[in-house]
Amino acid sequence: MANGKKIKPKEYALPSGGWGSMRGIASIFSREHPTRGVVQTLMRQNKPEGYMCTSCSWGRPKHPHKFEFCENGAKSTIWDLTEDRCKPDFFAQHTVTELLQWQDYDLEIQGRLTEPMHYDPSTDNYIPCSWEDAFTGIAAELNELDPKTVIFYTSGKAALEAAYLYGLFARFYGNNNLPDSSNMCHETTSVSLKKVIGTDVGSCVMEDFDHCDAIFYFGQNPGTNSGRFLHPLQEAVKRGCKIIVFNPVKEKGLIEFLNPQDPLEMLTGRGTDLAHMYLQVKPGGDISAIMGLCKHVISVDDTLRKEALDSILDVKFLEQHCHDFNEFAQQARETSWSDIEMYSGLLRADLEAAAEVYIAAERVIGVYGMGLTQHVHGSQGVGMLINLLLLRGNIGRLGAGISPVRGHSNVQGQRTVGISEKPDLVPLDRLAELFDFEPPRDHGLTTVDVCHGILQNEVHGFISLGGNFVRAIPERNTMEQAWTNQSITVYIATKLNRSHLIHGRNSWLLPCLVRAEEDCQENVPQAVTIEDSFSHIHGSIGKVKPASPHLLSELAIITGIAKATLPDHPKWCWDAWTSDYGKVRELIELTYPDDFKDYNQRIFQAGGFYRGNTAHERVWKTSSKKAEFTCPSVLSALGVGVAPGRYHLITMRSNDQFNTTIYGFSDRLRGLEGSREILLISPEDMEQEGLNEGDVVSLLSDAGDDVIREVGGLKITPFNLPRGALGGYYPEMNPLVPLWYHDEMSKTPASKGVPVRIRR
Ligand SMILES: Nc1nc2c(c(=O)[nH]1)N[C@H]1C(S)=C(S)[C@@H](COP(=O)(O)OP(=O)(O)OC[C@H]3O[C@@H](n4cnc5c(=O)[nH]c(N)nc54)[C@H](O)[C@@H]3O)O[C@H]1N2
Ligand SMILES: Nc1nc2c(c(=O)[nH]1)N[C@H]1C(S)=C(S)[C@@H](COP(=O)(O)OP(=O)(O)OC[C@H]3O[C@@H](n4cnc5c(=O)[nH]c(N)nc54)[C@H](O)[C@@H]3O)O[C@H]1N2
Ligand SMILES: [Mo]
Repeated sequence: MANGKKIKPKEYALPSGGWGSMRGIASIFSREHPTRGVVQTLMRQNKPEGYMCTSCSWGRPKHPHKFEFCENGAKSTIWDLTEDRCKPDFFAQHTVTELLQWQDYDLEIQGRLTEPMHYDPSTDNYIPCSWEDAFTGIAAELNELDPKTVIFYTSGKAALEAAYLYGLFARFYGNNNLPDSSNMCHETTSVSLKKVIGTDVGSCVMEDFDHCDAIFYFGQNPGTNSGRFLHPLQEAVKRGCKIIVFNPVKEKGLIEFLNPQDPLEMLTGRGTDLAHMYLQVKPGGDISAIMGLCKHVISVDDTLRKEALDSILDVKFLEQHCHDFNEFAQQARETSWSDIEMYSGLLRADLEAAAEVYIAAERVIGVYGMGLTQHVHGSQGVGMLINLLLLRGNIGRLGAGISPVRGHSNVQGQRTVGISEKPDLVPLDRLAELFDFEPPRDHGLTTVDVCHGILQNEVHGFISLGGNFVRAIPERNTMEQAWTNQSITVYIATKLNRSHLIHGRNSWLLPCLVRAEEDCQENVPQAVTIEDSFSHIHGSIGKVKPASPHLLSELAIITGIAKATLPDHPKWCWDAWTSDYGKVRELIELTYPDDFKDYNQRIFQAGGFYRGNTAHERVWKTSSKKAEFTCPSVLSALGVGVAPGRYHLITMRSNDQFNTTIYGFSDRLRGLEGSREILLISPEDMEQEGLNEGDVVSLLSDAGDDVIREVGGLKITPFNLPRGALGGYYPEMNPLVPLWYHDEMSKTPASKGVPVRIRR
């Protein structure tokens, strides 16, 4: 009670989906001046032979709904297909220094980039140039540099064909410096799952959601980030499946869903309750919460065994398929409930009740997202979720498995076709043979390594295939200053963003087609392909007239730069590859024959074609050739401990953004409207701090390293959060994330447990 009044946390009263989502789409429709192609595109969205949305990477079903898009999928299509244009005259009117004062929203809202531009230091403007000049200018710069000092970054949108050639280009040029947005996202998954179950992606396929009896759901927000997932979740609940959610934030999308495609639900306004239990774990508390679940399962089993009754564990599976079960079971027995309660912030009784759901379920899926991966000990959290699933053989059979919900629409696929800084994940020998060259064998740089390299003046060139790297990385303020020491920056993009303004001595801004636009090469429309979260590959054809006659496809831009930069080579057929993307798919099939068999024949298979997954088949490509139980070394995933007066900040996404792209200022599903400069805090912590709603505060870094990091101007907003947890928006909060504060195994920045203090 501040000022004697009870503080009421903000919340959204309605279910997710429903009329609210229709209004969300309508509002962006009216703001964004979409082209006529939008409606036709939305009707083709995520359907066989249609257009694969560039929002999230949720699977595309074999039998799509009439409208196979969600609120945010529609927003992303409308955002791409706006009629607004950011033309050379815009750049002539505004210097780069002036644009640096603008907000993210104001930059992107200018519309689609229309012509290749080159930075002119004499006037501090981007000025138009020809593609020819851009390619030869970039090539000249690249050929001046030591290849090891140049970075080839990818955000996860470019399709498989472009991504494959981008990887080739980097390796022909001479490095494995191929970090992608995944380094800030699900790299924890790639590294941790690889270690414990021998695959770097999830084991589930879409069909598993039709058969599971329970879903244990950690730190992923489907209402905002993968809206089409709400349909299978709703259908699962209607079948009797129980969803147990672990999340510090009460996300509406996991509480109740009203299907906008169901007239009866729309009329009655009554949706489906999704979460059977919603456990508001503390940030970083998942390792101990899952330890609690495992402890209960093992203790029930111990009791049954003492009484010579049947085990509730999958004993056969544990014997045949698992390694180190006994060590883990012993650790679970020895971990005290008081520690589990303290680190998770949850009650023993609740964890035991959740564990009973696990025991009663024949088939269980573990789902997770950034809430698990973006922590200092995030990879141990992923390992814990695998431990839980292994106990009852919940992996590699129908209706069971692990399902990380990937981010960008083709982020998983890019890794599949060679976008990786880890040479051991790429068939370099095969590439050497196919393309007659000696590939670089040394490790490339991850996102965090790149940032260190920039700070130490060891990185001299940065090519960006999409994305907004400087905005998305940790420690942003320091990074922005060091960034401009580079010799060359090249940004392949659709809309203007802040990274483009933080440029090297030489900089190019190269505008590309979006996936929904027609991509004609030599008058033949080309299809591209992407891989979803379930390892299914889908063809996509854009049909909308391009935003400008000067645009090139991402693939054509890459081959343009590559051809200008590299010497002629009989096996490097840049022109032929550009004129027929089918030829690139043939190369991908030659490089990865097991995954991409009959690639060109299968791209339009309804529901996509499955490239397979070893863990799904219970084949374990791990060091022990078995699925690995792991004993966590910590009970909290946080890198800096909790103490009175200290807080951990969750950097979150609103319902009106796609990563650094801000569509607007409504976070409807959390009941937050109008501003992103806010700090979410529990009413109890507000009271303890003597804060009132609307007070303006700063957040200071509390990472214990004496570096001053600060974000100010934040309005105090009461919100239902566990004590000690704060919420603020990504990317605004990124200056507070220390560069060294990342997952111990994968170097994924720990954006969900950032140590901070509040200053008035
Ligand atoms: N509309 C839209 N769609 C998107 C994106 C977008 O920005 N907008 N981004 C795309 C990308 S690249 C990605 S990677 C995905 C991201 O999608 P998600 O994986 O859903 O990522 P976040 O929204 O960052 O965080 C997920 C949840 O983690 C919870 N959380 C925070 N800390 C913890 C914790 O310690 N434990 C647990 N259990 N939960 C925690 C947060 O409350 C939040 O609900 O979405 C993709 N789809
Ligand atoms: N604090 C904090 N930081 C985070 C996160 C977090 O949760 N908290 N999340 C992290 C995650 S999960 C991710 S994936 C990264 C995201 O990092 P990035 O992937 O680098 O960033 P995006 O915001 O997705 O990039 C948006 C830009 O991409 C360009 N673009 C859009 N569509 C296309 C296209 O089709 N082609 C091309 N070439 N360009 C296009 C546009 O210019 C747009 O401005 O951020 C990470 N950073
Ligand atoms: Mo992501």
